Amino acid sequence: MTDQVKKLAPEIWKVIENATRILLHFHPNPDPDSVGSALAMAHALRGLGKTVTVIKGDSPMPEYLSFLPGYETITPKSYLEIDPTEFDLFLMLDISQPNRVTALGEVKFPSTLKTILIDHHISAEPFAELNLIAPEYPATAQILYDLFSEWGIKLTAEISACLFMGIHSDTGGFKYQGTTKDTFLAVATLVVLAPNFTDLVFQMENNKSPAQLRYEGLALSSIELVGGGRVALVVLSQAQLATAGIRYEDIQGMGIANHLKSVTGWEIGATLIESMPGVVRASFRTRDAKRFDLSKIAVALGGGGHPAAAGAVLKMMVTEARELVLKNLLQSYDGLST
Ligand SMILES: [Mn+2]
Repeated sequence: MTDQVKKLAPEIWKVIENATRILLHFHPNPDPDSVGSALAMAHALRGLGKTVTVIKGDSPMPEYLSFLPGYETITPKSYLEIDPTEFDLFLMLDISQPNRVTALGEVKFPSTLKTILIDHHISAEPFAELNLIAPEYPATAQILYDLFSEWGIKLTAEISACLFMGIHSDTGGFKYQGTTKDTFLAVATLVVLAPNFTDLVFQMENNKSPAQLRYEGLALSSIELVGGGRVALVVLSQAQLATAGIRYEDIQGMGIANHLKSVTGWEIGATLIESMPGVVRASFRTRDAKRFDLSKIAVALGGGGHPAAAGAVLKMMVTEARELVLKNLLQSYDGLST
């Protein structure tokens, strides 16, 4: 546990203790760290007698995580579809910027709503009243594990399953750089309480649809090498996806960029996928985060993320997005040539 988490734990606890109606949400395109963290927090807070609402946020319900305990309690609304004055605390987890609350409109917090941010993204902005930003942690779920321990919250099977999935996912199954001995120590405790963890992982990793496999094929056959052969780039337009019978909602979070950087010499994997006309989702992954800190290019493009994994949403045509990303890649990093 870092000194910062230890120091802020009692301050956050004080705000939670005084709150009665607490709001939680998922970030757009929610990953298991977003969903697992919010559901784990919801279980913990309900155990304390709090009234908790978890909204799904901007994206459709994350059905691929429907096996997580508490999934059935999710309210299928975005932040713009609720009345925030009905809550006295908004606990924002695993998000780095207000546009991760909602990107569908302006984010306004009523003066009666206390706000707390708990996140592990290096690019996180402290936009809440109380901010715990801990980039030393590989997952928000692992920060929550430490907070729950500081708060004396008894871990249940439900909490443990949710935290486990968040940590497992954001560490790439305990193999990304941010994974530490503390990750394993936390997980050792969690799997005692959630002994079905291999079933959870199986359910998450083996539920692909035919469209997803077709998308993998399309993406892998569209690879072009740029930046002197060190950047593997996949650019797909709405028209290409439509021709192949692929809807964006079927393929979000597929992680093709991760796949690209698995080739020796392809230092950066980048995907630019047009999710709807004029909206391009850029995703970046690298084999060498020390040389290619991807949060740099993501921030330059108005997005965010981690040194090894980052992304941005570009509101422009896919051809313009390609030019902009190429320009920024060459500007951001030495050793890439045209
Ligand atoms: Mn996360």
